[in-house]
Amino acid sequence: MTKTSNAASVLQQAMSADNYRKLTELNNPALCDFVADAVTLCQPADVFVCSDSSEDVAHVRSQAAATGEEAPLAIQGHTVHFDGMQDQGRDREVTKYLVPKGETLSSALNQIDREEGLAEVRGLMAGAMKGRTLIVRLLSLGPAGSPFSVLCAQCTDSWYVAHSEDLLYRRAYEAFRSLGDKARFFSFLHSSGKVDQNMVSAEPDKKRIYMDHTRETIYSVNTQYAGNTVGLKKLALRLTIRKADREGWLAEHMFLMGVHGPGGRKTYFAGAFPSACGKTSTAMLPGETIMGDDIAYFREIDGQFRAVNAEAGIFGIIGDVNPAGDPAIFSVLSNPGEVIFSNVLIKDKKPYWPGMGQELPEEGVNYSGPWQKGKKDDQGKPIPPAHKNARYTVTLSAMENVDSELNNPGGVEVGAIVYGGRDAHAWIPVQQSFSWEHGIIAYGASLETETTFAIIGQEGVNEINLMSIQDFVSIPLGRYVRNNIEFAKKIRKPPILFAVNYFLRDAEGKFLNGVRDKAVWIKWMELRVHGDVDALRGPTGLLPRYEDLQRLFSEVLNKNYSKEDYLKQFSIRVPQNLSKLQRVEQFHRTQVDDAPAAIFEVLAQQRDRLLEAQKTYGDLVSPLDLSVAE
Ligand code: SPV
Ligand code: MN
Repeated sequence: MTKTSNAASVLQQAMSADNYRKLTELNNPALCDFVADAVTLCQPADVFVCSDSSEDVAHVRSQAAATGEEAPLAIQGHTVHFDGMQDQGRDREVTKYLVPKGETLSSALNQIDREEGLAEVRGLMAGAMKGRTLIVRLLSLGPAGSPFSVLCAQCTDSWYVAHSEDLLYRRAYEAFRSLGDKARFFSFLHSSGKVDQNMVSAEPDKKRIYMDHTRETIYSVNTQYAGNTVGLKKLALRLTIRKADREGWLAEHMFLMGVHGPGGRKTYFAGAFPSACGKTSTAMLPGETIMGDDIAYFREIDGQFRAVNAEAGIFGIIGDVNPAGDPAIFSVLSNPGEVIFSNVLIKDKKPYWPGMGQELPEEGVNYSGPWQKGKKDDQGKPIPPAHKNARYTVTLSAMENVDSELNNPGGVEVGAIVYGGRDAHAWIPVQQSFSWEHGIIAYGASLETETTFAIIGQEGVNEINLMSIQDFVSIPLGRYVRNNIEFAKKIRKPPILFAVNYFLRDAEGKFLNGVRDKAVWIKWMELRVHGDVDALRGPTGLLPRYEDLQRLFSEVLNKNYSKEDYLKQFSIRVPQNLSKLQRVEQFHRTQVDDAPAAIFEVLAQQRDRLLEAQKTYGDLVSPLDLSVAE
């Protein structure tokens, strides 16, 4: 008997005739093998194959509520999902690459011998779906049927995961059908594992996320948090980076947005910010249009730098989303339509979160179960009303500010890329790079942040997070940087690169910028892309002139921008920038395998410029002393 006919008999026994027909109609033996293997391993009671039909998708949605993985809220279409107390973020420790004997992966990656890891994770998944349904979803990263698209098959026993994927990705059952056995795809196998009476994964110590790049397959078990389970999100990104490396394109942890300039002009920006550094709120700036907030694919097409959003929805941090700061998203979160809230506080079927612009109830239900103000965890630490990493899941097409080109199969041409970190001391709020290479190295590959709540572990620790993608880079880091440097060589007019920092503080620790100031920085960057305003040449990049910012603050925020504020924000702090450079250089020397020589050259030039400026002006270089760049 061939492997395929083996699969056929396994599948026939495991599912109804209708589901069997839906699967086999796709005419893809590799897909049948993947599902048959999942069935044999996890032993589900039933299999549901979700086609692109609205009936099938409605079934997924209603099962998410029927099983209790999601609970309906007062507003029509809204539900809440809770993850376990120890399952509130991506888990780096238990996320590993499976490495075959004789192969080496970058030393920066968390890894395990392939055989050993497979035995471990498959052992944890054996029989894991007993009594539950295995759901099969066929989806596309990037618009289906475009040069950018990457097909994916997800097997999961979580209706919440399957439902989230419907909001976050494009359906591709039909795309699979039209390609038949030529459809190549990534495979994701997920099980929530043992669950408690609230349908929450009950064995967090057995959580594993193991990546078998040799088969483009990822296993995830004993977890439900979307960043660990929704295959097409961060699990796929690790596989896509390898695929892009082989095929000569780039897969990036970036937002995409349309920035609206003078005379109806629209310029597309991509942006890389580590978690909780202002990425989504930048992509969602009032007056601009959003194309994506998390993952972008870049390809050279006819000499142009073109991009799509790999996703079609948002899994965004809900903390501090309020009508004043984020009107577009707040409106979606308060009106009928499909929204999954996760790990917020619920009281009388209404979701609450800190910073929503309303008083929070003193009791309700949250990720810890019944909650009241003052409740403490096992370690005696107070449990907040909503977890800091509480999120909302919505489809982008529900947003009034969605960009018209979201599903354009040819993507959009990118005019600018922005790198944003969390830096209390060194970087000014906005600056432009001297060149592509300078921007990639001195901004992108120098992104520094403090660890935040989006990753399990200690908060507030300084770390370099190159291009904000380090957690996902599945090739040597140096090779990844080199790919970025090289990519622009194929492009006639590469994007202009910028660095921003929304977190600069004064000596007393006070933030020097308001949360809305980024609306001004983005307009300034848009003008720079088109050469509409001059800039000042500083040691670390090109700076805005006071006059231009003063005009933009008045136009965009109706605010008077004082010269005093400008000087506080845009004076270059030389010692702080030098010590940052040192940390960055040390990182590249010790952590980056195969680092291109250009990294050290560009950083050395940056140091020379800073030392030169220090000789002339001292530790603080006033922008008023700088001259206009050629
Ligand atoms: C991030 O942390 O970068 C996110 C959320 O976008 S997660 O899905 O957890 O990756
Ligand atoms: Mn992300």
